[in-house]
Amino acid sequence: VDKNSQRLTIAIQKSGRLSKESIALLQACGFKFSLHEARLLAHSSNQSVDLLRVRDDDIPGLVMDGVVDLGLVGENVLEEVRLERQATQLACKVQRLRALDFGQCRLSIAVPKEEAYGGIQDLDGKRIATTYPYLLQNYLQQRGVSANNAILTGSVEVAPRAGLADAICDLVSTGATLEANGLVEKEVIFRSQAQLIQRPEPLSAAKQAIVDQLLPRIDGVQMARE
Ligand code: PRT
Ligand code: ZN
Repeated sequence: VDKNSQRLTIAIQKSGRLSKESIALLQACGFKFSLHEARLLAHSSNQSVDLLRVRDDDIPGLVMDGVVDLGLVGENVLEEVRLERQATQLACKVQRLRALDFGQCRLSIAVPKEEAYGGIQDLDGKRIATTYPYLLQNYLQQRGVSANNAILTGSVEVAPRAGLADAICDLVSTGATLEANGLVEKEVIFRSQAQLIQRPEPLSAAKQAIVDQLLPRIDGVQMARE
């Protein structure tokens, strides 16, 4: 990515739960893209806009570092990366432009259904498997609970059965995954949806003009489907 380019660069998830809706939203706003599966970068044919397609975990940092101008990412990932970068003294500011009407989920603590659960204090000294160690620690610390994390990048829901942890902290939408793994949701620690974010430093006039045109279009598209 050329930082001095006058083209507005927008980072979106390459493939996953946010990809389709991210592209659909930008297309509904009038941007035309032809996407090639193998390519990281996609140029808009009718606007001075490029899409950068990456892992969702990379999007907040790219925006915070000003490598890209805008990003579409789940608030859960945004907040996790923000806490992590704050703790490690990396740039962690972004501008939140809009909450988007997709990607809704919650980050919750769940325990095996056969375990008695009287409240968060019951997790003191226990091990909790998660992909979100910073959000989890933040929640536990505020409640004076000290638990150990088992940090997994996937298959969190099988950790208790595999004997790796006493509880999990994972994303939930319908609850079917918890149910299928004999787990019961006990604490909602964070509610999330996709967000449109912008890098902290001001944009060039040319890029700002595109953003000024984009935002009312997003509002229009989202209002129409409410
Ligand atoms: O490869 P990359 O790193 O880009 O993708 P990823 O695998 O990290 O993320 P992905 O595509 O799974 O999710 C992207 C974003 O979608 C998340 O960060 C959330 O903001 C949002 N989102 C919304 C969800 C869910 N709903 C969701 N249900 N992300 C994950 N899940 C998973 C959850 O982890 C669990 O395994 O779905 C399962 C639970 O779903 P239910 O319906 O059974 O409760
Ligand atoms: Zn990811």
